[in-house]
Amino acid sequence: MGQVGRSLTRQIIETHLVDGRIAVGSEIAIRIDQALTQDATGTLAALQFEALGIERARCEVAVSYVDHNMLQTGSENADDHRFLRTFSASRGIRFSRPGNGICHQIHLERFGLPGKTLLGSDSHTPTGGGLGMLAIGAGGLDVALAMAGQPFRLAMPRVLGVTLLGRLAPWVTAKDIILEVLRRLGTRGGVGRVIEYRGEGVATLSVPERATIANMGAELGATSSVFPSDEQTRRFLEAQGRADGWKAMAADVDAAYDDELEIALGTLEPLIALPHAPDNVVTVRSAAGTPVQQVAVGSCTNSSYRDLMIAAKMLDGRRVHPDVSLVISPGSRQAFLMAELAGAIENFIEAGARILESACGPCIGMGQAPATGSVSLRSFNRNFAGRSGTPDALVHLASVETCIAAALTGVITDPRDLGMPFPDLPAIPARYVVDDSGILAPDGRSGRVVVRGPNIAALPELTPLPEDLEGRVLLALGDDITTDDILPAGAKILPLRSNLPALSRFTFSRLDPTFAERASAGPGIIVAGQNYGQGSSREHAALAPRILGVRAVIARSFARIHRSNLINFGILPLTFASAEDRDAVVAGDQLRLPGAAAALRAGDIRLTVDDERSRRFEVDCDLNVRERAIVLAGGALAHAKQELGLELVPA
Ligand code: MIC
Ligand code: SF4
Repeated sequence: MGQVGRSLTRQIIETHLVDGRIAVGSEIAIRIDQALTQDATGTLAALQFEALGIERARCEVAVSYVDHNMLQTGSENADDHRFLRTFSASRGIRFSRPGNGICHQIHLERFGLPGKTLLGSDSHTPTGGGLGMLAIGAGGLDVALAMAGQPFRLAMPRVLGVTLLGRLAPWVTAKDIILEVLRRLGTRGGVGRVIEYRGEGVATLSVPERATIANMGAELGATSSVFPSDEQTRRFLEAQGRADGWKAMAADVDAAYDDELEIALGTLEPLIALPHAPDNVVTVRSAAGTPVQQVAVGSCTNSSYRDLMIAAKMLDGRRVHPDVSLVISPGSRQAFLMAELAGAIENFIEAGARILESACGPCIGMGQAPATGSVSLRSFNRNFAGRSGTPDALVHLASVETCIAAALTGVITDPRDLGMPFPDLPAIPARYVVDDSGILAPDGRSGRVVVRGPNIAALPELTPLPEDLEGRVLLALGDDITTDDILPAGAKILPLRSNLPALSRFTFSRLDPTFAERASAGPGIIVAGQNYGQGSSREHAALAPRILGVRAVIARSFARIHRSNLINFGILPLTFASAEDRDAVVAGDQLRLPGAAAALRAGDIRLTVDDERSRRFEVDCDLNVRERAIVLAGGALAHAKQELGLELVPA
């Protein structure tokens, strides 16, 4: 076959490849240039980094952000912040202080660079793709290993080339582009893929707009999303005072893609995701008229300076509808400060908005839970049932423009129907206000005292896989189970992220409040449909079931990050050969996989399951050699110890 051009994704992978062959589906290992953690996943990542006994972070840039667990209604979150600050200082990691903003927004502003790789312990890490970098979300242990200088291993993804044609009409936004992709592909449509944007329409989008699209690629289950680095990228970096980091990056003109999609931007219209899935997308006009009780602007998807300015212009001289509570959380201290200097905060206050600090806030249920049964319209990226903190709230997702239209009218409204002139704003300012004092440089000395409050519990000991695997089916679930279903977040539960014994009591608590108690009675197995574990990167959704005794999950398919997390904590992910086999299993069945450990060692790809009703079926064990070794060892920490010859440091 003749030489074909390379996609941008492939170029970045090639320059970072340390092991493996670039063929779709085969395991590759890539060097990681930058790493980020956030507090809700970062404490566990930090404990694992400590357990690996690594003195100092070895990648080019490592940043520990605090943005999730911000409400300090008890000492837990403040304890975690202090632990992360002192831990970071001692290990050569930068520390972004609480109040500085949301990790993805700040990383884009201050650290992201074209052509680099970034691994982050948060599923929206791909936001960095807006700058032409390959940014991937992973579990905390994988990020700890990357900070320790280890390469990141993944199955070589397919590259989906999305060609953007033309330009957006007024009031139609980058958010509508990604909602359109979600409408077409669904929440499983990106699984095993990197989504690479190309075509003439790309040049019409500024970096913050590209970041919105790359961010929400996570909702497609994509490994990452990537934009080229061009004039827009140069302008953005220059405005951030980082022009020297710019370089042009693009796919070869004759680049080959595994799959392709085309979107004519001019034909798009404002879109909205209805409850309770980000791919439940319809036109705003078709949902128009629904009364709205809460509107929230913010999150790592849509809280840039540009987003705040659009909101301010639309609110200027107008008032929020009396039935609506409008809350605005700026994405970063930089965006907040600049909005203030431009008079936007005044517009918000005059209009009657409520202003929150720069953090994830309502997106992760850290405050602002909506009223019972109410409609909340958010510029965010996830609307899974219950995530807002109110089990029966009806959360919708849309652009900032559509959100503010509803805040003004009290009902879902297409912003084009407001009769308002389209705010003609520059995509980015000539110069952002740069003040990095919220990011503490590591002091360079190891051995500094790391302060642990009582909320930081030691890592649990995980035992190797038993020779014969056996367990009671604790839950038999359907498709698209999210990590929010497995281990809910929210203001009450999130503060326990560093205290696994306490946290594990909330495992599956929304679906079945008796789960933790039932699971503790003996070894357990979870059964599910397609896309098990979609959503967040939280390792706790694997580790909490594991410490309750879950040793295997049998599903029709898994979400990428969660599958890795299961393996990393010694839970065996197995797949049903058919939908009928899945349907035949019910909660309460006692399943046996005799000789499971030996089968794993032998590399068997089919395992036999039997149950007490004397039924027998086969499941696929689609794990590579390294993954098998990890599960057999009882988890990745124990395996890393064997493989890297490291002595695990007791917590
Ligand atoms: C989320 O959006 O669900 C989170 C909270 O940012 C998570 C990480 C977590 O659970 O801490 C994510 O997306 O990875
Ligand atoms: Fe934070 Fe929400 Fe973004 Fe997750 S999706 S990082 S909770 S703002």
